[in-house]
Amino acid sequence: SQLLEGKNIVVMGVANDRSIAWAIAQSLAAQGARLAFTYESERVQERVGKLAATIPNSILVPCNVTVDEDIDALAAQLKEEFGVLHGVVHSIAFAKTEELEGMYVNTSRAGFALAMDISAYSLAAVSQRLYPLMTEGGSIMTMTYLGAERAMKNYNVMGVAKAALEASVRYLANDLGQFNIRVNAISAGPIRTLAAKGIKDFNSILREVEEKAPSRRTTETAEVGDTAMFLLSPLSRGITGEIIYVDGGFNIVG
Ligand code: 0WD
Repeated sequence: SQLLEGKNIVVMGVANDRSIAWAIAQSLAAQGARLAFTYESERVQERVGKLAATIPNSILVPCNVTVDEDIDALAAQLKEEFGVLHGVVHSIAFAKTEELEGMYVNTSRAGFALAMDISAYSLAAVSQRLYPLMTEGGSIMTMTYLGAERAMKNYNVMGVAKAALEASVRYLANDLGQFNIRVNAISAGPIRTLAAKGIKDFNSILREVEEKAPSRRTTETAEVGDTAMFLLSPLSRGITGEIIYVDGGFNIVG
C-alpha cells in the first residue's frame, strides 16, 4: 500500500524540472498523494503547468508569496478543491544576484528585506493561512542550507535568511504541534538548479563536496525528494522542529 494515499499536499517552488520541489513532487506522487502546484507568476505558468499535467489529478494555482492576497486565494482554492489539506512543501527562496557575491557587509537594506521576505517570512505567511485547513493533522516542510549555520563564501544574505527560516521552523513547530501539525526542514547539499545559478563560483562548491563529503559525491534531487516524502508521511510522526541533513554527510566534516 502507499504511504500517502488519500493525502492532499501543496507543493510550492517548482520552477523547472531541475527544481528540488519537482523531485519532491515525484516522490510524493509515487506514494499516492494528490498534489496542488503553485507557481510564482505568469513568467513560469506554462512551464510549471506542463510539468503538473504529467501528474494525474493534480491542480495548478498561482501564488506569489510576497503578496498576502495571493496566499489568501491559495487557501480558499485549496479548501474548495481539497477540503482537507495534509501537507505543505515550501521550496522557495530568492535574493538578488548582486547580494550573492563579495562581502556580506555590503548587503543593502532593500536586498536584505527582499531575501528575508521571500526566503524566510513566506513560510510563516503560508503556514498561517494553510494550517486551518489541516484539520486531520499534517506536515509542513521547507528547504534550507548549511550557510544558515556557517559563514560560507558568497551565500551571504541568503545564509542570514536561512538562519531565520530555521528558527521559524522551530517556532512554527512549537505553535502547531497542538494541532497535530509537524514542521521540519531539509538541509540539502548543493545541487545545480536555477536558484544555484545565482550563487557565484557554484562549481567549486560542488567540487569541495565531492572531495570532502563522506559520500564523496554531490546530493541528488531524488534523495531530497525521498526524505521529504518521509517527512510528509506518518513514518516521521515523532519528528518536529528538526533540521534534517540530506547532504551525503558533508556537514559532519571540516
Ligand atoms: O543547492 C541548492 N540548489 C539548494 C537549494 C541547497 C539547499 C537548499 N536549497 C533551497 C533553496 O534555497 C530553495 O529554498 O531549496 C529551495 C528550492 O530551490 P531550488 O530547487 O534549488 O531552485 P529553483 O528551482 O530555482 O526553485 C526556487 C523557486 C523559484 O525559482 P526562480 O528560479 O524562478 O526564482 O522559488 C520560487 C520560484 O519558483 N520563488 C517564488 N515562489 C513564489 N513567490 C518566489 C515568490 N515570490 N520567488 C521565488
